[in-house]
Amino acid sequence: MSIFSIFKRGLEKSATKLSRVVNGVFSGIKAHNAASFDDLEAMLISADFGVSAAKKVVAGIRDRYERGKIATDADLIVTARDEVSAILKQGMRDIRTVPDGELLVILMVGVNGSGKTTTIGKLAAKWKAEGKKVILGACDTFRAAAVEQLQLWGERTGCQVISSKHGADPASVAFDATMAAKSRGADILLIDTAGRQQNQQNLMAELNKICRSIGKVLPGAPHEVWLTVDASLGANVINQAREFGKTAGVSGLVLTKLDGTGRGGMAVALHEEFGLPTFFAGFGEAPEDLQEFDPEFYANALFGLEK
Ligand SMILES: Nc1nc2c(ncn2[C@@H]2O[C@H](COP(=O)(O)OP(=O)(O)O)[C@@H](O)[C@H]2O)c(=O)[nH]1
Ligand SMILES: [Mg+2]
Repeated sequence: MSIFSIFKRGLEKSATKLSRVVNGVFSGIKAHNAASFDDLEAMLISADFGVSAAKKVVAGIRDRYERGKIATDADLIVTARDEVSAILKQGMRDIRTVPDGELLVILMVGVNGSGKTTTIGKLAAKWKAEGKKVILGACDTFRAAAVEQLQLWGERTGCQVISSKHGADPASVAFDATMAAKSRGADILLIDTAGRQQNQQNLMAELNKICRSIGKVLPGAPHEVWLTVDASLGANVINQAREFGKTAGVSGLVLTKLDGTGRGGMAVALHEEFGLPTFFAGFGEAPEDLQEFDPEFYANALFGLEK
């Protein structure tokens, strides 16, 4: 299956929803129905775009329409696609790199169930297959089953897992994992964390402490802190992202569970709000369902267009 078709299949429901939204809007506009642009904005908001992105997309459409560049529904959809693609490209960059022979550390953060451990497993599979030496650090010591879940991924992918017992200090596991990855000459260390604590403040303090102990072993690390965002949850995730972004030094996003929910518009809202790059998109539970985020593929698939 081509990569574009994975985006397309994953975003099928979102595309159906959006086509319902956009279809027929143009006839309203042509009939000089002044409410049409407002209706479109409201419909995009209901398709999870968020207020700011919805306004931007509508402004782009309006501008082109007033310059006589939109004559059909199809023109309107293509314009909307272009606007969305521009929003999704905001903040996009490559994953940070380190000099050859040095260790890259990526910390995965996010609320419980958002897909941290699964994403780490999928990334381990991907990078291992590319010939990288990958080590996993099991710093979610809060949930008893979390370490075993990561260990299972370790076995599946043939990557070593550094762990301690349930309830151990996550920062000390992070320290040990970084030491081990460094001394074993690993290329990439992926660190799993807990998504829940007694309260949010404790969780943020814990994440900060994990970062500091990684940095003690390897100054400048973690090089990336990725927030996994369960796109199927809708607008709630904006608040989550804000919270984590404020205190955990998030440097990028991984969007999970885009498959089957029809909430693909969330990506647009998140990019508009945070300007953070999305590095990967999860369209299912299998390793091949995690794909590098491609703003153009995404925008096309979201509107049911071909690439
Ligand atoms: N459909 C779907 N399920 C996913 C995706 N990513 C993760 N999951 C599932 O979501 C659940 C929670 O994932 P997990 O990695 O344990 O979340 P964590 O608590 O953040 O570590 C698991 O059942 C995963 O298989 C995805 O992209 N699509
Ligand atoms: Mg987990």
